[in-house]
Amino acid sequence: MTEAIVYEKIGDIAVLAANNPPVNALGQAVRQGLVEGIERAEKEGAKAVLIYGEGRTFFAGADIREFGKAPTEPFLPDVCTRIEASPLIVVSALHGTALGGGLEIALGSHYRIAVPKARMGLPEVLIGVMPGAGGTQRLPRLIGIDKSLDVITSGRQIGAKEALELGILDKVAEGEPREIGLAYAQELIDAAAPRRAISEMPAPEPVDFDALYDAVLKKGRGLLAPAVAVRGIQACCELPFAEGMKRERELFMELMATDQRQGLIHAFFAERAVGKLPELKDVEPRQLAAIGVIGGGTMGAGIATSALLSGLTVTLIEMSPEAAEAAKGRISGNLQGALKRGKISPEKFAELTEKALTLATDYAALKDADLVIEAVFEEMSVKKDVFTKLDAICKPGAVLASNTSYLDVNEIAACTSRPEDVIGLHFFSPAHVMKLLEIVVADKTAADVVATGFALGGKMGKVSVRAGVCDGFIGNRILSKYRTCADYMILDGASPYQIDAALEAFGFAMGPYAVGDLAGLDIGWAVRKRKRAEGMDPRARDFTYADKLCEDGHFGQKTGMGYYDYSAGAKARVPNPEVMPLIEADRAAQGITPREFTDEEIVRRYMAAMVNEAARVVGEGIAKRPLDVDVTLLYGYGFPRYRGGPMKWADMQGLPGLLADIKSWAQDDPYFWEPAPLLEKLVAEGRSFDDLNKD
Ligand code: 3H9
Repeated sequence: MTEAIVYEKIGDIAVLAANNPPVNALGQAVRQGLVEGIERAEKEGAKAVLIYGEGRTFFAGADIREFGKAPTEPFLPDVCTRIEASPLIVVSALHGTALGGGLEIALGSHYRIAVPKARMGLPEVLIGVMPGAGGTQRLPRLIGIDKSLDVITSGRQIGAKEALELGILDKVAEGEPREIGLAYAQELIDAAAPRRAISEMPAPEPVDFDALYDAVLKKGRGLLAPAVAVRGIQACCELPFAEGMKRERELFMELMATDQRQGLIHAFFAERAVGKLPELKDVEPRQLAAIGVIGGGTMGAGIATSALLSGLTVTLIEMSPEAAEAAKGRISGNLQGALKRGKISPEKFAELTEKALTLATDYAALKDADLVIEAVFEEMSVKKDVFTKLDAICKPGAVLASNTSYLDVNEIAACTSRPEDVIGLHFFSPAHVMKLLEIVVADKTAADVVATGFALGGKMGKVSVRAGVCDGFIGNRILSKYRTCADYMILDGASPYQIDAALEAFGFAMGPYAVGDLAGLDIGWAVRKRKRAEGMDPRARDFTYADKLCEDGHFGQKTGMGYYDYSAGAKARVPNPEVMPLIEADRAAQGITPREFTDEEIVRRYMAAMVNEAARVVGEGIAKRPLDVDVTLLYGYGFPRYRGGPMKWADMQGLPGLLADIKSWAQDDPYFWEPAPLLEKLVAEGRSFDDLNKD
């Protein structure tokens, strides 16, 4: 008997307690232990078997760390089949999160009970695979095709109450899983309840699975796993159980071999690794109960909303009572959204807007704040003015944070007498929705201030990434490079519409020009003007079509016209007929003969520009690891999750080929396409970005 499953016999009941912290993942030892436990229970004459998890959860699924390695026996589907085949009554008692293979173990059991707070689901598609231990064969037999389709293709977690209504659970009871499980097993023995195998239940009648497959594939925007899972459900309906299990295994193994599976699992582990920084290991964050926000525009109001929802009290400073009132309106509007979605109750809404939020026009109101974030106009002199005032007012030890998206946080810190307390907290708009938070660490920022930034991000449910100081930090610096690459392709012959379409087909939620229209073209215009005023490198190419569009008053969606015409609504994107003539005029003025671009070349160049700059960002230590770049792009820039992030994508493409392309393009434009030293080094050493994640 392995220690991962602890066996005990209590009266007529054999108890198999999983003991594989932290989440009782179904690694080889656990699987082996379950099979041995069932065999021993049968030999020792038990009448029933109870399976439950010690610690925080029932099984959270197959051990994802084993994926990609050769599978080891006993395989999980066989374990579920063995459990189900037992002549004893098998009961699973669920708590925590019974996910994937965990729920499949429960479905292999004859009866299922859970505590009210238990959550369950089949989230395999979210990591690029599908249920592979009978989930697609047993669930439709239990709850029908429609409900199974929803559960399996969405991967969503279901609460115990809903699971009971759906028929996944037989009973919900308050208490510890062991106690409620033992009581239920005894109840079943006393009632001489029958052994009840789902595999022996009739399968639902087949439906038009080809149509379902197409619909799910379309909805997934390139994501394969949910559509392939439909084929598993089809097998349940069309084949005898044992053959359906074989088909499910084949489909599961097909998905296991995809790049999408690798990308999604990389994303899963990367987003858990970003917050784990060795330098913060034993560092306690500072107190964090009351925060201040300066500026109540879209960004400030979003930050305040997020803080309120995370249980912090907020004092928001605006320039005038009217502006403060407008800020309050924005925050209330945001919270109304949370109310409508059922995230907060009407009482909570009233408490947050009336008690937890204070509006003021005098900085003196910030004297007791533990942390203050400014979200004022993006200009150094304005920021310095704010920080000078904060330095004078805030209590010793208060964290002073800037939400700047590209300004030098060292320079901001230097205007205070306490640069060790100053940090950048770069939220993404709308701040109460977007999950990314860049934590920008300046030269003198104290470690416990960095830890406080991560603690704030944690409270707010953000994915926080550490970044160093440079123009644009991690995300905007890389964005600026790949956006420029797209702009250059337009000069050379591509159209904004072809570029958007090619990148949307690659998996981006929106192409760069549609994003520009959404964010406001005036933002990029201001940046270009600033860069020209600062003096652009003479080797950089320049163009005027984008400025002319703005000069004509076309700022994108907010003015109804940008690269696209939105007169028929935001979703009906029609190319703006003024755009191509402006581009053609630029090409003519620069003596450029436009050439054809294939969609493949567009993606390749765009991605290479992204990866090359990302390699510089890592090489310079602005991002500590390649995975920090991946998470930044995934959560802040609409990068397709199933590709894992740009660094993971580059590893899967092969770094030598990518470097060779960059070098070949550098022959025409050596300034833009200069290879990043880190990329050259990795290729020379035969290493990957992921190797750096493990260093
Ligand atoms: C599957 O089951 C396939 C089968 O159908 C067929 C097979 C043949 N494996 O997230 P947390 C680690 S596919 C290994 O921070 P939380 C995690 O990395 C699987 N490790 O905590 C972290 O490690 P560390 C289907 C896992 O409370 C630690 O546990 N199941 C696994 O915020 C704590 O995790 C899933 O997809 C795993 N399966 O959330 C469930 N799960 O401390 C995936 C977690 O070293 N997991 N770890 O950083 C989750 O959704 C969340 O982790 C969970 C807990 C909700 C369980």
